Amino acid sequence: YKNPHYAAGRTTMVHLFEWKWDDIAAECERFLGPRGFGGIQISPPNENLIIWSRQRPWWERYQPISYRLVTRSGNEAQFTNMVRRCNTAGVRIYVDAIINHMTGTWNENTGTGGSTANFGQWSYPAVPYGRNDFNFPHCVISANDYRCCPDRVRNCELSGLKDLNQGTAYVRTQLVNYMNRLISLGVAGFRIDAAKHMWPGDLRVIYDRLNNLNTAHGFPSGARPYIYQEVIDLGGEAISRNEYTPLAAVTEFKYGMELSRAFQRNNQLRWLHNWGVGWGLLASNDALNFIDNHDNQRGHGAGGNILTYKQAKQYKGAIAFMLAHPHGWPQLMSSFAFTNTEAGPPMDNSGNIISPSINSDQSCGNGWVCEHRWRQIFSMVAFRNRVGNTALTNWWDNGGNQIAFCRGNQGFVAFNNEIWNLSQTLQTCLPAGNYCDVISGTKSGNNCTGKRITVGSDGRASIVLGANDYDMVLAIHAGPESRL
Ligand code: LM2
Ligand code: CA
Repeated sequence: YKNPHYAAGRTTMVHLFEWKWDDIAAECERFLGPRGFGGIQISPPNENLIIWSRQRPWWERYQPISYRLVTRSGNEAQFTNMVRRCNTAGVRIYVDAIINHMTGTWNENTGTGGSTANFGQWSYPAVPYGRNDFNFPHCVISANDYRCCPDRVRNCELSGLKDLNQGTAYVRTQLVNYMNRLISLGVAGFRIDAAKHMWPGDLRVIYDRLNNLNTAHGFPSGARPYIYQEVIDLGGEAISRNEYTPLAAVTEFKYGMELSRAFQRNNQLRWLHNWGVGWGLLASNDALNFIDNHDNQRGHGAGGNILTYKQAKQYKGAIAFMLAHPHGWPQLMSSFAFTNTEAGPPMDNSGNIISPSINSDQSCGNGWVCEHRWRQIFSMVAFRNRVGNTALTNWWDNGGNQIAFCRGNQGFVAFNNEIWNLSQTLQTCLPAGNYCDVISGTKSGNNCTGKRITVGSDGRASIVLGANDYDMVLAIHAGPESRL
């Protein structure tokens, strides 16, 4: 369950938060496929409770009312079409699977597909679920439970959300049927929402009953779904992520927390020389790494002080480090702009999501940030694809916040997070020749729209990163996007 089954040469997925299926299909064909992205985490595709009383917040999608594939992102036909078109474009789809719970208790009780529920009776007829399918006696998780009481974290309600009992054969079968239906439609795997709130033994049974990936969508025969379990473990809790790594991959929340600290200059970049398990991170193959996710970018979930698109220069620095560094499987965030942390995606008065528009410079409009379309970010996806599994070598630092390193003889990257300039002759490990920096610009014919770097026969090059440059990163590699 730890292999994302990306198409050959791809390495990186992006969370297209709250995007519509038709827009994702188009994005696979016009941008993500051609640019070498490996996959997409989509928002939950199953029917959720409509919450008009809170102006349709983004988090209504974390309140399932059935497993019908009807949401603000689209219906089952649109979902099916998206998965097929993205797989054809070489881009895999990973589903955010909400299997710990159903809805909370609200006055409204209609779902995005028209299903209803009777919360007081724990009744969800569109599944159907009833009282016996939920944990009993009823209880709600309190802050202290995370320190004392694993059983309460697993068997009580998270934020008042009706807590399914994955220990019963019936509930397991509903969840397995839902996930297998998605596998048959061609998805490559799942994010397991709130995995900490479910028993590892129950999850193992569920995972083992999942079908192999659909060979009609280009997966090798016998391929298991990629599973990354959302477990927030920053230490000090009764439940450890080590209970989940024997099952499948785990979200690495320490990754973005520590890199956010460093790139905000609350720690020196030079300490990153042993970034990886030396920092207490998960083993590389167990780790789904990211800087921000949909929760911590708005102060929900773990952390606080996580870099986001709002601190763009530091954020692009941290993202570039993640994509240049060999540890783990990286995931990018692609956001809609927000100030109110509850607000849902751009929508019209009827609650329909407004599609991102694409500007002439390839950036997005209509309220969508589309970090994945920022040159500094998509160029580093190509960098990572190019350097592959090569080793990190030739670490250099200035004893503070200037660092550089090579990836085999395929890539070189430098960072300047000081308030003074970096100007050094450094070992790049690349073959002699001319290269375009893929951060400050792109290659255009035989020229660079940004910085041009000349690597000598000894592999060394003069590297300049001004403190006031637009970006704090410089990256060159042996691929066609960079080599002249
Ligand atoms: C997750 N991971 O474990 C998601 O990443 C996270 O976004 C989800 O919380 C959470 N688990 C449940 O799937 C979000 C949001 C919560 C929100 C829930 C449910 O962060 O604030 O809770 O979704 O929509 C909301 C209200 C809360 C209320 C609850 C139940 O904010 O006040 O609790 O609904 O109605 C009474
Ligand atoms: Ca639970």
